[in-house]
Amino acid sequence: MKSILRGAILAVALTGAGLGSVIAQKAPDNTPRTSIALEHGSHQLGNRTDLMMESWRNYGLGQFIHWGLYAIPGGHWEGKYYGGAAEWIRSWKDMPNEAYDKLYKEFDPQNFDPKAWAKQAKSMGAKYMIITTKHHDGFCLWPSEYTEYDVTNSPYGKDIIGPLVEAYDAEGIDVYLYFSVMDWNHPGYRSKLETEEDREAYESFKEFTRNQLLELLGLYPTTKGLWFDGTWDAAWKEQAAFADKLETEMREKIPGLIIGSRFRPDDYGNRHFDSNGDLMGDYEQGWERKLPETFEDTKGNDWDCVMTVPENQWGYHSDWRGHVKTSFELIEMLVKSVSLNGNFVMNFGPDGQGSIRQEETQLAAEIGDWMNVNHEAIYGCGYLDWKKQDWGYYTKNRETGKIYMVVFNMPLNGALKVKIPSKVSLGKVSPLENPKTNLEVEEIHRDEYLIHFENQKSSNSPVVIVIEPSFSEKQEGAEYQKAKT
Ligand code: FHN
Repeated sequence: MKSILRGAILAVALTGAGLGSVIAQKAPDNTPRTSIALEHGSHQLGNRTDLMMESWRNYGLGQFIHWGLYAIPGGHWEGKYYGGAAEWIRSWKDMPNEAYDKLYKEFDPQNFDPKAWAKQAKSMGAKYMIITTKHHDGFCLWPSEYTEYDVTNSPYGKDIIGPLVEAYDAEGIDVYLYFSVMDWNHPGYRSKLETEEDREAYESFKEFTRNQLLELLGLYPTTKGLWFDGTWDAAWKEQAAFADKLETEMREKIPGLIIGSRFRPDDYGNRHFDSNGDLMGDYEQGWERKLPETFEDTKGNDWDCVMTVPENQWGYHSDWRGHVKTSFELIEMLVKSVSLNGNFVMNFGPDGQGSIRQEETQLAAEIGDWMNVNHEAIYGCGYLDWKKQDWGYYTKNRETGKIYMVVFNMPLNGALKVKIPSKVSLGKVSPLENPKTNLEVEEIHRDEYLIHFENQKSSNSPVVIVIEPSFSEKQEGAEYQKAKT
């Protein structure tokens, strides 16, 4: 699949003028391929297999926290409602920039309780947390040596990130730092570089960005990775060499550090995937607020999906309008992600005082209740190449080989169809909640079965059935003949 895509991208790329020389390389499966020579493209073909990345792959569920000055207006300014994402309110014509830029003088979240946040995340079942150290507005939630625009100059006056890292570390939840390269506060920041003056100013911005990133990793050495954002500007897309060098420096600072595909552009300004179609970074970060449909869509890469609870609100908005996802929908997205080898990260937007809103607390509790019973189908699990059925999703534990059927649409007759590859037998089949019960399995066709769930107690929440497959030769059963047509 990867090579088909590579071929297609290469064909498109080669028709463009002025691209680099073409060289022959070998793909991971040792088949020769032709590529454009890139100095700053992907540095690794295939997924990382080290222990830190293995842990990342096995998280299943994460928590995203968007918190910053935008939580103070909460999507309103002078009584007017802002319909965009709350953290973008500064860019709204009805809110003057100067008014936004003074909000730090009001940042004093007296309800901020990092231990309570971490405990809530733990009981929801999150294995990792991503916190906005600095969003596009440029306000830093840590004491930064390189700007005045940080927590220490707010009435709150002290570090937010350090206590959060400590609290989440204490709960055994890995911490990742979100960092927006785009920075509306820095005088050197430009979205495009049109003049010599722009270029000079941008050099100071690059230095500032480097300093801040190395500072963060120095201050919080238990950080497991960086989650980048705001890297789509034309100015940043020209920074392949700078970003590549900085990525190396960051990786040297914390060995094993995990960085997704949103950080650096390649030599031609391509992001996420380089000009040869190869993933840049340790996992694909392109599934924001959407999910792949099939395993082929993921190209076999590691990936995460970050998801808002309403349609598109990351930071705190006091007035959520439109559809708000239920825990059932979020659990389905989580299971679907895991079934396609991805992690699912649910967003939280605490308010200006540091309280997590009631709706998110409720959802966290409901997801936690489900995870409490069913986490075995999530942690350490990933894709299984059996034909997907309408009842839900399969996940498979990478170590034990156990297979989980997570059922979201229970058929009215309680009979679940399973089509399996030949040479596999279903083995023991039981409800996760009730492992001593053996469910009746009926063979209905060659390699096709019904698992009868009709005598089990009905439940409103997604049910998990465990299959412990065996790979011995199957007993020959009934003769099945193909229809002659
Ligand atoms: O513009 C941001 C947005 O505010 C939010 O932070 C999301 C989270 O993935 N990222 C950007 C849009 O891609």
